[in-house]
Amino acid sequence: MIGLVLKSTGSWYEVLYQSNTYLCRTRGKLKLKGYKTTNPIAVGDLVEFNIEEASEEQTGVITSISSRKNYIIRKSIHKTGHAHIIAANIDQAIIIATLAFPRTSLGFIDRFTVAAESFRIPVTIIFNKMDTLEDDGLTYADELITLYENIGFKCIKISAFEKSDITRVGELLNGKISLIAGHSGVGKSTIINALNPEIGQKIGEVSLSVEKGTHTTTFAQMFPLENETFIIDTPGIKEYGLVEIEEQELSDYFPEMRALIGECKFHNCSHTHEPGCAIVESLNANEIAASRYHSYLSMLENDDNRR
Ligand SMILES: Nc1nc2c(ncn2[C@@H]2O[C@H](COP(=O)(O)OP(=O)(O)OP(=O)(O)O)[C@@H](O)[C@H]2O)c(=O)[nH]1
Ligand SMILES: [Mg+2]
Ligand SMILES: [Zn+2]
Repeated sequence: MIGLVLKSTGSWYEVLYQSNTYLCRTRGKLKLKGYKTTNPIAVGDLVEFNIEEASEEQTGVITSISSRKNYIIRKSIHKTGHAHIIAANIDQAIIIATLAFPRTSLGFIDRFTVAAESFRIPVTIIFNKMDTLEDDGLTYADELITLYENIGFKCIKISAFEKSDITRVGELLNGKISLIAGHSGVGKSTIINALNPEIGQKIGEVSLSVEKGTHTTTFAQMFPLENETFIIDTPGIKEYGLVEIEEQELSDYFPEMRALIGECKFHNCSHTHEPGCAIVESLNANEIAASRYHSYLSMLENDDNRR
């Protein structure tokens, strides 16, 4: 039996098989690859499992993990030198961003898109809480949308409290497995509950004094919606630490830089100090956004954010 992992809480996994869920454990060591992860099995994994005999509660034992088509992985915040797989086998990633309460950092957006690009996972950026913005905020949101749309990312602006906006989100998700990510308090769980009120995820307050969420969602969980559609709610992320991305390949995951491949004078150009660098020329011509180049440099310099 091959089931889909909906939820993992330490040693137990909730596995979906033909519209039934089974609580499963693992037996022995299950490892796919050489790197150290805090979780060998992630939400979205397809696992082989056996139902335990004489179990009334529908429990099972996982015997193997199918190889993953992709995954979103980040540096573990709990264990140095380890990585944490947020989810596997996803069709698209959705970043929820807000300009205030809390303010989403462009560094977070850029790091997350780099991780997704490294697996060619399409990214949409949803600007939420539009109802809270005044003129300046609305103008800034439009500037960011132009910036990211020019690079090739789909962007939409919504308020999670607007029914028509939630319908647009539903259309974006239809028939796909989508991962929702963002800082704590941006409204990830609110959006998921609005899509299907039966889901009933816990919602947190945003502290008005420090403008930060309160980390209400504590583990990733996948929810089946209608029509072969799945959505994964995740805990809020403060800083996204990249893993498995080499210095040399980093610019490949910035689509606007990837477009200039082969145009630098030196083939091993790091796009920092070399003469004849096509990327620095584009930056000076305002064709590459300063914020994006700044993010590139910060990822390059901050080794810590790659390993
Ligand atoms: N004004 C406004 N508030 C919103 C909107 N969406 C969500 N909120 C509020 O933002 C707060 C945080 O929402 P959550 O859904 O718990 O945020 P989250 O992203 O799941 O946060 P974590 O689980 O901590 O990562 C709640 O008070 C929501 O009511 C919106 O579109 N407009
Ligand atoms: Mg939440
Ligand atoms: Zn260069």
